[in-house]
Amino acid sequence: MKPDQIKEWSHFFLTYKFALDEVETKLNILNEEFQFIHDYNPIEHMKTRIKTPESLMTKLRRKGLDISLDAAKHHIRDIAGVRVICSFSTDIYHIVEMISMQNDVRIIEVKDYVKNPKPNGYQSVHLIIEIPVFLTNRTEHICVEIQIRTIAMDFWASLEHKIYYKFDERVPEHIQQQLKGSAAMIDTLDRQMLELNEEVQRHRAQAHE
Ligand code: 0O2
Repeated sequence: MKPDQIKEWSHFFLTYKFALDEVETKLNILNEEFQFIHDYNPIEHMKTRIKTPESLMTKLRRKGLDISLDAAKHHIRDIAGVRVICSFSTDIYHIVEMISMQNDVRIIEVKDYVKNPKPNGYQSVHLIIEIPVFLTNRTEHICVEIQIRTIAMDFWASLEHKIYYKFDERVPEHIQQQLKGSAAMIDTLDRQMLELNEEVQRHRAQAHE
């Protein structure tokens, strides 16, 4: 690659970093204000990542697209990604609602794998959003993928991801079945934790009456 092209690609990735910084700030503000009002924080923790150039090239090739800035900008929507981890499944939808209410955020797509889990058991809500990034001489609209899930769903997804790559994407049938079984247990656990929390909230409310 020529030095000019390297500079262009570096600038391209930088705009995604800016978009990620903005989204992270927005989520921190929402979490902090929610905590102030409700005495409870919907976000347990967050992880952000920018796709590596290698991983972006692989995805472009896999989709049969040119290795170009234009193709990356228009067809790859998870170059910048935020993973938001919540304690309870209801928090997921609080966060979706709060993000949707922001005037400068355009929701491009919502994939609800919590209401409709993937066949392998994967649960998470994915949002593709677009936000404006104000640069020195122009405004760019940048896509960011937000994955929102509970701690338990995240535990499952991290392990499943490792297994998937360990078996070079050909996971033996019995392991697939075990993963599905664990996903069902995760679902039960999440429901029980939610009920427990609701019970605790009721007790707290009564104590304050
Ligand atoms: P990485 O390394 O995490 O970035 P698209 O991105 O639209 O071309 P797709 O599959 O239609 O591809 O999008 P989808 O369903 O929104 O999934 C995108 C991301 O969600 C994946 O990114 C994973 O991070 C996560 N994900 C989706 N399905 C699964 C799953 O079954 N198990 C686990 N552990 N994670 C999943 P990447 O690019 O595949 O990987």
